[in-house]
Amino acid sequence: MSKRVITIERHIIEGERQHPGATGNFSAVLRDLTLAFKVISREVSKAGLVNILGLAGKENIHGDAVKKLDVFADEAIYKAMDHGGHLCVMASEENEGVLHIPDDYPKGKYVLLFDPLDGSSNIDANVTIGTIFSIYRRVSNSGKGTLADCTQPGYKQIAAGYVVYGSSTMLIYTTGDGVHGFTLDPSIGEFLLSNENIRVPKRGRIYSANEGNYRYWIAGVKKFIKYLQDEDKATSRPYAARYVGSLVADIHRTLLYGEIFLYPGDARHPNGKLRLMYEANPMSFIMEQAGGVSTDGKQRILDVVPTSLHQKTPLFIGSEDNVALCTDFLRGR
Ligand code: FDP
Repeated sequence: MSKRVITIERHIIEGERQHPGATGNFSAVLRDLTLAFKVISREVSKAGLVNILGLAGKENIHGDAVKKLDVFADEAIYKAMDHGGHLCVMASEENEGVLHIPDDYPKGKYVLLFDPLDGSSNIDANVTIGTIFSIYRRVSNSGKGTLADCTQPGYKQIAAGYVVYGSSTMLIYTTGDGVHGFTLDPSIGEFLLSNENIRVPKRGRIYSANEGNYRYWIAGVKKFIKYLQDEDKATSRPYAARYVGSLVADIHRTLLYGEIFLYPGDARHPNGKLRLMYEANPMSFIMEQAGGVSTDGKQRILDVVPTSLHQKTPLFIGSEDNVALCTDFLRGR
């Protein structure tokens, strides 16, 4: 018998059936999101052709140059999600404040946070970029959602995922019941199940970090990386280094091959570069659901209580054994 073809639509519906009380609202949120991802994927793949690359002429709130595709992706997600009646508020890495649902549309019980186009400094080089999202249940009672809805700790996420716009477009997501991957078949415009129940290997032989920051790293991080570069047959060292500089691409490889990805704080940027709400939390939820580990060096990322929408955090994430070893070094091994 031929293999079953499972679209993301079907996967979502089958997941919903396992929760007898489900209203279908949450499934609708995921479905609406996939439409936005297909639109962004189409735009990313033709970006070079239609000459929409280049700076849009302004900076985002972090002082990064904003590319046109960032703006496009940001709007595509907002527009796909503003009218369904399932969300009460959104927040995007590209916007300083929370994004309210327009007055004309009903408000629902879910909250969406997203990084519309992660790794955007790689766009002009045709290197893999991505979109990251996470979904929470609202904590405010009714009406318009609030900042408090958007600044909940990561362990409260009810879903998280990312899309990789690479040699193919893939969507990886979790609703707290394992991690599943879908590949976009552009000929039929559907995400098809390609990687069911992804498990990150317990140990990998790769490390991923921007070593250009080496001199600013704290001693523990420096020692850890030097240790991985030393030769030792028994522990299969030296490890290989891989760093794309697009979080989505680096985490995707980490998830599939097993390794450690680290973006530590350093002397110039004590909290590193990555955003807790838009990058670290969703990736940590996914990594944990796949059997991996994620920490800021002191505590589990998902336990961090946010103090602001755009706060940054150090991130050490990946295979259980590799992250445990790194933590030993951070503690002064
Ligand atoms: P980018 O600035 O290109 O958008 O947080 C954004 C991010 O990329 C991540 O995707 C990536 O992991 C990281 O920054 C790369 O930062 P460095 O250039 O400092 O290595």
